[in-house]
Amino acid sequence: MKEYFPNIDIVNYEGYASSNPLSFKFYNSSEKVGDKTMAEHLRFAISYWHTLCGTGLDPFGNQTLMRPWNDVSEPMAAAEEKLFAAFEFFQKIGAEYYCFHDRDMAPEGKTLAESHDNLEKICKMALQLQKDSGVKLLWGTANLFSHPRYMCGAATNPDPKVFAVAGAQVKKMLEVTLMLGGENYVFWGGREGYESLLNTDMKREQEHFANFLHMALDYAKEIGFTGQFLIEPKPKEPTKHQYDYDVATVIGFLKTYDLIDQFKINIEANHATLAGHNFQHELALASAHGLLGSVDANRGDLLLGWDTDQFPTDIYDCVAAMGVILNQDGLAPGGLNFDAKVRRTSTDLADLFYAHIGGMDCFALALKVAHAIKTDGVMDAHIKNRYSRYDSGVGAKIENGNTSLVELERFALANDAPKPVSAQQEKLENIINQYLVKVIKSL
Ligand code: XUL
Ligand code: CO
Repeated sequence: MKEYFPNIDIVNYEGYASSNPLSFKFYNSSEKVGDKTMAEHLRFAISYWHTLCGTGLDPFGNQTLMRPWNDVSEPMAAAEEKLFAAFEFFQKIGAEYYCFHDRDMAPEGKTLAESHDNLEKICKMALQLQKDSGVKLLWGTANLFSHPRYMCGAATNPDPKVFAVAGAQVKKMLEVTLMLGGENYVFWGGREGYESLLNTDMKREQEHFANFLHMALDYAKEIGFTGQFLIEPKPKEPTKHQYDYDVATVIGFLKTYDLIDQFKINIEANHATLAGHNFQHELALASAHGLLGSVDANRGDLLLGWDTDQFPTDIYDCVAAMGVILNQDGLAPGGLNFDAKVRRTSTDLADLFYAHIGGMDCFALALKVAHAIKTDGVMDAHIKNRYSRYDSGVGAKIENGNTSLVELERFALANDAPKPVSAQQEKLENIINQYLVKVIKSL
């Protein structure tokens, strides 16, 4: 069988002192952290669109990333080559999962029927490769944003004919996700948003979008797809005002349109920062509402301000993320999907490996640090103590909704004025560094 990465072997764990750049320094899939292995905690997935389809195109320049599997002119033959390259990559990097959009996997045909056939053909091959390799599908999704028909949105398009094509695409992709045993199905808004209110009926568009999601839920039920449905918030890009701006907006939308019990949220680090939040805030908000379903693991560049989709290597960000994930006892059936791409100047095939190794190692180290902090309970104890005045007395009455402004006024008049209590942020920040060193010294 043709090898697409002939000079690269299976990537193994060699420990932090290894000088082999094609080895894991921290990620040791079978090592236990608490009661689960690293692989069970982290559930890494590879993004087909970046890793297999990325070309390095940017608004100013042509393709820089020349891949051997793209060197085929007939689109279906190219899709087959790409599929084989994909499974070789998944196995060599040791990821248990992958994610894809319909159009990453198989080309759009001249008609919708031909597109459906193309997808089905390649996905049948994918099913065989999944069986042979043990690699699984974390989630499927439909690309409802690249084709020109979607320039004014898919489910929020003013033309119902476009809405119908989008619906047909999602229908097919749900069938394919079911066939491949996908554990989740994702909706990222794509072009569901608008540029100008001069030409947009925002309320109708949002209602249409909600109806679209309800139809997807109905169809999933009809065909027996029981995977988790996820919405992925993003505040801008491609449209100026995206309807799924951030976690708070998505919670409001899901509640308004009676979708809150059927959906969870897929949080992408770079989308969080574009929304003016940080990764941890979005994770923690979703988790607090029982809605943190999965993660698109990447990072942005605060000096650039667009969706740079870089590999996550910021240890503080990852420690914060793993803290939230451990506090809700994991992400399953979700996972950590590297929605990340190598820079257009990283032109070697080996760069794809270095990039994923860096991301996997960073999350593995972060898992250990977050786990040690949680086990010792230092942070949890501080927060618990900070709110303990609500455990009894007037605090408990407020929390249980058993008091009134009249009673509170009586209480405030009868008691001394509240004294300031330090929030001790700096003391807590130091604990993160302390645990980082503690874990590193234990390696
Ligand atoms: C776009 C983005 C998408 C979704 C899937 O910014 O993150 O790749 O993850 O459609
Ligand atoms: Co994403």
